Amino acid sequence: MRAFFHPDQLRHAPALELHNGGFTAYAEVPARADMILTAIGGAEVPADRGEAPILRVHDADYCRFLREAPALWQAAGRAGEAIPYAFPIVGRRPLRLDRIDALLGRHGFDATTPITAETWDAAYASAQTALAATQTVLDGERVAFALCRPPGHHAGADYCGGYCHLNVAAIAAQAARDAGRARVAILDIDYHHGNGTQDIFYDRADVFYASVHADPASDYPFYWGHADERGEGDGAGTTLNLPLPQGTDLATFRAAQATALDAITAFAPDFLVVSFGADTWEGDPISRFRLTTPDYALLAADIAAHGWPTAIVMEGGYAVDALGANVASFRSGF
Ligand code: OKP
Ligand code: ZN
Repeated sequence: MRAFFHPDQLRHAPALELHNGGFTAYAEVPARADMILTAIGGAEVPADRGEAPILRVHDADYCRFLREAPALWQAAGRAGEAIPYAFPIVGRRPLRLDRIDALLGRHGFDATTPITAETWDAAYASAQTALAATQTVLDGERVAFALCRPPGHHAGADYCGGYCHLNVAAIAAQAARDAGRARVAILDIDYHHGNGTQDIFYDRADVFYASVHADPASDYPFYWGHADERGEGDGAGTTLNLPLPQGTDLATFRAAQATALDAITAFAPDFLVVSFGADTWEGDPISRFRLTTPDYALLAADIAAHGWPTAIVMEGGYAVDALGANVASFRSGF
């Protein structure tokens, strides 16, 4: 399976994130990519397809913000990394959640995603990596792997959060649409719900979004990913959320993924994007599922059995020492 990665993706390296009431070391580290590259024996550098495919998903003002925020922050005299701390309250459902994380976060999205002077270039390269894998599949390969980092599925058309800046899965899906694939499905099997991907396609009938993830009543990103979110307008019924409890193991996860694959089968896609996170692994430091390394090969084989042309984009996975083996296992299942 061809794999893609651009060295500029290593340049985004914030020092700290706000976590459980204090600053801790940033979890989404460049070493994640190094471990995967070593495990899979390297990757091809993607071609530069420019900003146009990114602007098919993200607002131009938002992209300019990502580029300019670090300089504006510095010009205001701040020494540290640009981290938001005051937010407008827009468009949130009045969910009655009682977790303190949810009550705090209800007032914004979020304070865990610093923007540095290197962030735009790294996110841009991550998007180009997703586009290269997508083009490989459009050109006839059954499957290709995009070693995306920073990840993307929490980023919406005009917002960042959850270590994500540009939504690489959405950019890949839109590129497939723009290349003439009429019906595109996205299967998101990261531990966390991909709120940004859901938002981007929520009212569209041409892109199906299915996600298996930790129940947002107990886990980030709290305000999205509940089972009753099914899409709206033209997109009514083209969003499927399958939240699972902490402690979920292979049997439960595999059954939920089968439900997602059944729904995608009914949708009859001509292209699939998989948002793959290895933070469902039993030893992940910020997640609470119980998947083992060999489980990923089984989950991948279940997906591959459907035969859809598939671009895999990397999302989360924070147990750095195990990440290479987990990704290699998943790829082996195809
Ligand atoms: C990104 B991806 C705060 C914990 C939440 C953000 C998690 C982002 C996960 N105490 N931190 O979906 O793997
Ligand atoms: Zn995740």
